[in-house]
This record gives sequence, C-alpha cells and structure tokens, in this order.
Amino acid sequence: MKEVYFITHNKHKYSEASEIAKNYKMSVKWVNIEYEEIQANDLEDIALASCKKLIQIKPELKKKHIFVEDAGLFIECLNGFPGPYSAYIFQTIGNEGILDLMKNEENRAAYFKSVIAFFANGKIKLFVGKTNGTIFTEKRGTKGFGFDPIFLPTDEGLTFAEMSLTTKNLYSHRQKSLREMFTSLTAFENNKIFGE
Ligand code: ITT
Repeated sequence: MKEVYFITHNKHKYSEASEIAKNYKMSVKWVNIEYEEIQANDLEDIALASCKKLIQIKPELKKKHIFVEDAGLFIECLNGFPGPYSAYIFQTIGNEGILDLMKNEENRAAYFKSVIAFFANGKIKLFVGKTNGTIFTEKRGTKGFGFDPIFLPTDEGLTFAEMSLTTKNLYSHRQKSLREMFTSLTAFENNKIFGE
C-alpha cells in the first residue's frame, strides 16, 4: 500500500483525506509540524510556499511522498472575501461575523477552493478542487469544522456541518483535489509520477 504524508494541523482535513485514500488503496499518514504559512492572494502560492518551506526545514521529508493543502471560502458579494485569509477570519470574526456581514444580502453565492501541493521525486505538483454553493442565513449542524455550518453545496438541502464525513466527501472541494492527486498517483509508477 502506498503511503502519502499529509502535513496539516487540522485533524478534520486529515480524516477527510484518509477516507478518500482508501478508495485508491492508499494510506494517508498525518504529520503535524509547526511552520509559518505565508500570506498571499492566491491559495496556489500559499500551498506551494508551504510545501517548499517544509522540505527545507525537514529535509528527511524529501524521501517521502508528502502534501500540504490550503483551502478558503470565497464569497461573491464580498468580492471573494475571506478567500486566502479564511483561517484568520475564522479565528477572529468566525461564522457569526460572516453572517453579520451578509445580513440582508440576497446574493449568497460562494465557493470553497482547495489547493494541494504534492511533493515527490524532487518535484512539486498542484491539484485544485472547487465546490460552488451558497451561504445560509444561520449556522446549522455540528459536524465538520470551520465554515461548514454556514455553507450549502449547490442543490443540497444540508450544510456541510449537517453531513457525515462520507457525505461531505461526495461534494467537497477537498475531495476533488484529493481525487485528482490519488488518480495521478495511481496512474504512474512511483518513479514516473511526473512523467520522468
Ligand atoms: P492547515 O494546517 O492544513 O493549514 P488549517 O485549518 O489552517 O490547516 P486552511 O489554512 O487550509 O486550514 O484553511 C483555512 C480556513 O478555511 C480553515 O481554518 C477553515 O476555517 C476554513 N476551511 C477550509 N476548509 C474548510 C472546509 O472543508 N470546511 C469548512 N471550513 C473550511
């Protein structure tokens, strides 16, 4: 069974990845290392910088297949806010703050985006997933994490926080980027991952 190492502080993200990996007969190992994320306007730049930094501070990771993932919630009527600043905004104003900002707002369209930076054999590759949806008018559900209680994926009557992990894994931005990564890993032999 192939092993890939997910470097994240977030246990929920690890659990989501771990479940998806089973479908690809792979195993995800959780690595929780302290490191500083850069601030940037693109999730791609943040994920790439984190991946590079981790390889630099822990050179032993170079021998493994590792990935980091950066995600964000982009709200249309707020011009894409909080986007790449999602972690900070969640910690400061939280779901209540977002709902307040959107009080009386009719355009509730939003999307979640996930960017994986995957490192193997000396190269980094990005995988992206996006899920469209809407911001509900109040918090609903207790599962998941972060903005899950206020996000309804399109055509679903439930917020992410009302879904089991398995159901969130049918719709989420993260399962899309993860599936891309696992498909890519399955398609090539270890030493040919990037067509070498
Ligand atoms: P890392 O250590 O992997 O960076 P993190 O929790 O800081 O873990 P991100 O920077 O990728 O994760 O995500 C930024 C914030 O966006 C995160 O703190 C959540 O509040 C929110 N978020 C990301 N993915 C989410 C999801 O699937 N459901 C709900 N909120 C999410």
